[in-house]
Amino acid sequence: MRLSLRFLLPLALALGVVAYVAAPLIDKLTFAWFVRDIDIRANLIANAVQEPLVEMLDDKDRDAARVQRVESLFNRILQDERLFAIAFCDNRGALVYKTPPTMPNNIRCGPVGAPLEETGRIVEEKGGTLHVATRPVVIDGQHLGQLLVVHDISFIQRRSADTRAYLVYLLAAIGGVFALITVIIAEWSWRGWIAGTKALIRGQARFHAQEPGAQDPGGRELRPIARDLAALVNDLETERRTRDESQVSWAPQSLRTILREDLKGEEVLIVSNREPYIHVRRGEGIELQRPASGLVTALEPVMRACSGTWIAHGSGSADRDVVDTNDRVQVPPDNPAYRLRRVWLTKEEEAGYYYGFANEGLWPLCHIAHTRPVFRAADWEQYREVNRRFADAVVEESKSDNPIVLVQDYHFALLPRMIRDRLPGATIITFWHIPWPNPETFGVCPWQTELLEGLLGSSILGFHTQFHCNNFFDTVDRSLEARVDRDTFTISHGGNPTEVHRYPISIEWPPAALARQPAVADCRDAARRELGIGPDVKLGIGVDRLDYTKGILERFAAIERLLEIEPQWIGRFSFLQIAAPSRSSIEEYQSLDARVRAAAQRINERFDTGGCPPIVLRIEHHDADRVYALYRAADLCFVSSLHDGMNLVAKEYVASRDDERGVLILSQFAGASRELLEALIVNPYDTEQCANALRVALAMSPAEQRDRMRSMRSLVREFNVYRWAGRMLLDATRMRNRRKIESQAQTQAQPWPRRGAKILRLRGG
Ligand code: ADQ
Repeated sequence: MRLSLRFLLPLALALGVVAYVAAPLIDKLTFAWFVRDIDIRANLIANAVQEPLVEMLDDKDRDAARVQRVESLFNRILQDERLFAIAFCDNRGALVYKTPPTMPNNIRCGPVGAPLEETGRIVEEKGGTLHVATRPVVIDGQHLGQLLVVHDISFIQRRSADTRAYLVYLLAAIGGVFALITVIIAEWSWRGWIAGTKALIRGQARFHAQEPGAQDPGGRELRPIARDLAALVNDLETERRTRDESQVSWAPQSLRTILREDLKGEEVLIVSNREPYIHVRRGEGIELQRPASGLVTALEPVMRACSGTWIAHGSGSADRDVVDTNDRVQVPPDNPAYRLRRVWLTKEEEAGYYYGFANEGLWPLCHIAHTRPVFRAADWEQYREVNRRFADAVVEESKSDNPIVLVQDYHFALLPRMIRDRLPGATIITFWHIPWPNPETFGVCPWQTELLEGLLGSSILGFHTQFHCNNFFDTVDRSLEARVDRDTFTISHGGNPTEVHRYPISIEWPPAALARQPAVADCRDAARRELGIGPDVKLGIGVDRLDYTKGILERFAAIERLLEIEPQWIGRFSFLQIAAPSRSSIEEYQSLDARVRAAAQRINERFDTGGCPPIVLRIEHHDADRVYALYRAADLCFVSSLHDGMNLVAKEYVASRDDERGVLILSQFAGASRELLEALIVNPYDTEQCANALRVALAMSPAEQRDRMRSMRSLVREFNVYRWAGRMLLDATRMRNRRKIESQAQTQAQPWPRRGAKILRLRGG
């Protein structure tokens, strides 16, 4: 109704003003017309009575019969209801004759010899308004007197009143018809406009505005508006992109600015399986550990900048000892910046959800590393239950009903939908840190539909590469009844749209660990001393979780092949492999551990020189400072993943080399190979190629090393982890703004259905 009133009130007002201004004008005009008619009538009457009147005047004796005849003529004329009276004044100005005798006295003769009045006088009388026309009576050039013809013109006023009433009725009718037409068209257009706006908000308007023959949800006439809105959205997006692209140095402050200015300090929650800080019991005391995880490495600086809540599995032996009654602890302990909420899992839950479904099922399913995924119904049950427990924690920790929730990784494929069901206003950004396989490969999972539906509860779903996004689109296309729009990168399923985008993850810049490092020369000397190898021995490094996807065995095979084809490196090249034990309760990982150890031992025995082993294997966790010191000591870093979402080791190695030296050998199957193009890119399955890359790296001139390293460093500096998180948060902002516009549009559209509902209620009594 509010919308109709917006049209109707001004219309009624405008018509009222028109009536107010037009009525007196019309009155004046009709009065003038009628008076002119009366003047003409008076002339006619004066002409008609002139002759008998003259006869009567000529008759000195006043022949009674003639006078009677004249009077009866006057009386006949007076039968005209509008003619009120006729009178005659002689040429001295005396009223000598009047009929009827009741004619008002104040109607007098005009001055003698006065010029002919073309228009009569208007005289107000008690009984009404009179029109008095004075006409000279002239015969043969002799002026005999004046004839007064008096008309009652009250009828003009009555007609004017009628005309005014008709005018008001007419304007009211016109107003009514116009209002009806306007309201109908407005409702019609409004609905189209809403549809168009919604389409635009979903990013379809550009398509509809540009594609010839495409169906137009907003109506043809609304295309210009859709175009304008599309241009506006484009401008906003361009501004966002420009901000993203022009901001060369992304830092924690950039994230704080986004949170403060764009997200207005809105609540941010992170959910991941791995916690960023683990409290472990050591004898009498408690030790703090940082896990060897790319995910944690990436998100920790983001959380420091956002001061939100991180929800994770409390896996440390002393974790329960340091939390408060709500299972929360402030971290980092020395300089608290955010809250860690721990979720406790039983041994059975951990076995089924983490080791079972996530790491024996989904991990091998998503990595092409030729390890068969294992799916057990019991593991699936635990996976579902643990996802539900984390959803409970999100709802408990959330202070608002529309927080921004960053869901991390393949451990929580069901969580986005569970959060969406309980916090419909939440902006859920899910990041899938590992590759997404093609539809055929994903199709072997017995619970593929549930996993996809779970993920599509997200507002934004992120992958490292466009290739993984495309695989996801193909998988959904193949498995679900969903609308997949690759132009706008959107999938609509079950009512809410999910945008699928590429967000290549990175590391913090500058890395905190780098600031604590001695000079490269010192790192080189220290490492060589510690490893017991000569100062001239070239050192290679590999840093990984001990995982079959990392291609550690393939790496060793390449080193062995290098020593075969270029034996001059025997005793002059050593490769340090540090491998953090990982998922060691899974058989596949235990067997990998054994195979890696055996391979290292075999190669070392084969090329034993009694002082410089080709492979130094350290299967243990190292803290970040130590890892960075070793990166700086090494002449080359070898990343030979068989399949890897991104691989942060490659970026860390580049970041650690502020001396612009060192060579990176990088697998073509790691997401990082799409960005670090100056690395020596290899196929880890091709042992000859990898050995050759090692040979090239060992012989590479310092100038070439510098050129390559400089270029890679500038890329990692620019595309650091703050940018990764910042782009997701900016996209979340854009999405929240769109949702706001959409809900405003819906609120404004509500009067129509509400009005209909009221009518129905009234009809229903
Ligand atoms: P990960 O498979 O864990 O990550 P990666 O990206 O290489 O792999 O990160 C490993 C991290 O652990 C690095 O920060 C590294 O320094 C650290 N690390 C490795 N070995 C270590 C050791 N022995 N001691 C101490 N620290 C060690 C998953 C995906 C990747 C993706 C990341 C981030 O598999 O493809 O890049 O998430 O999204």
